[in-house]
Amino acid sequence: MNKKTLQQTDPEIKQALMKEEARQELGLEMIPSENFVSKAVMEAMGSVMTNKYSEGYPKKRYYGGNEYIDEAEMLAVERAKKLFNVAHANVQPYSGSPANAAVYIALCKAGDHVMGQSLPDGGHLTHGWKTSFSGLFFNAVQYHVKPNGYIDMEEAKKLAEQHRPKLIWVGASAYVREFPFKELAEIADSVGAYLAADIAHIAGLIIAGVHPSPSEHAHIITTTTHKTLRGPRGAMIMVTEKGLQKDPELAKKIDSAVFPGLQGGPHDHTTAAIAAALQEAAQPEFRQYAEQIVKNAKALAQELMANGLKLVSNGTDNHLMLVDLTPIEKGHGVFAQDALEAAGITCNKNTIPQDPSSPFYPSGIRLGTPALTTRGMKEKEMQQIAGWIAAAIKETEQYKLPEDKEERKELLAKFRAEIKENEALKGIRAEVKEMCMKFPLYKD
Ligand code: DSN
Repeated sequence: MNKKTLQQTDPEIKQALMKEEARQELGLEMIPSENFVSKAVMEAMGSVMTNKYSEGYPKKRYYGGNEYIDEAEMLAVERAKKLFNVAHANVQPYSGSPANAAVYIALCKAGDHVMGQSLPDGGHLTHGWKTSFSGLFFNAVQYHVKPNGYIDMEEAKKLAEQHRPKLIWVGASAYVREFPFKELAEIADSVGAYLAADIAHIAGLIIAGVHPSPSEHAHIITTTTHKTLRGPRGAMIMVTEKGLQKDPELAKKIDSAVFPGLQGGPHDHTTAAIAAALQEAAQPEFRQYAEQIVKNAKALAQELMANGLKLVSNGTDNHLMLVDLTPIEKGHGVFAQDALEAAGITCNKNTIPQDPSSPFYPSGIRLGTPALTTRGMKEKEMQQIAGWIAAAIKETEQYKLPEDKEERKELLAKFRAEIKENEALKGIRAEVKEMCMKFPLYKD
């Protein structure tokens, strides 16, 4: 047995890990789908459970030696059921996209009609976007958001009546308002469709009661476990009481779709870490944490607008916001993302509703507060951060994205070289670092 440390066996990878740790420690992580797990969750994740094979489900495994794996999985399942108020939970999906793929396997045949929120309007790839399996193998229709940023319910109703989809998705990756679970359930019920709520982004907010729960309205709920829920990278599929009333076999269909339908052996170390994260999420401190995420997001949104930036829907109800950069120019997201990164602020370029540019060069950036809130930052820090974001974006205003591909490549290379030397961005970087050191992550 090799008992050497990573430093001894592979100093290059060890270096990469250490540099990534320093990057996380000394920068502001504002990608709304990212978070920092506790040391306890990390301990479960980096554990001996990574060594095991356990195809099947607790007490019904194909291989021996699963007594303690069963213990961990059963704890994860029971905790998920209680926290999300659902009848059944499957904690084995490897991540969000496979979880959603399993829902299609359980409910649909290739070619069936399905419906979800359009990707450029904030929806997820797996909700029927044309380049994903969900749009390639199913007849997907997409609803959109209105210019005010809210889901166009009239369009959703019309499309559902016209196409009578088997499955309707509610949930998104870049939607700043509360999801209309009840209204979409009425539409789904009226056409006999299953309603699946993908709560990946807002799972932690739902537990804390700062976003309504879909458990009374949807038949199925899917979620990743690593966003506001603050667990390891993984996912869950849950079946509600309403789902079992529609189809008493639904839980069995979901389990069979995950295994053997889609996956092989579950990632037991992840399952253990999901259980640990759910235990943390059941504590009163987690409620305070999730409440603070939303308070921080509202404060940040307010201050960004006070600094002259335009936000999609003029604000947020949840943990994220979208800055609309079209007042500078269409397709400007890439400049803002890179300038912010140079300033020590990590975010992602993102489409805005009715984006006049393309998903490769979208016109917005997406910002979120879950990771900053985990560090203990509050409204006061959000004010300061909003000022830095506005100032960093100002540094990009002189750059305009050329239409021609070659010219674009040249301009982006020039821009990237110049922002490295930009004194204003260097100044913000130093201040960001100072703030981060006051809110340590894994360092004591
Ligand atoms: N990639 C995730 C996000 O960033 O929102 C969605 O799957």
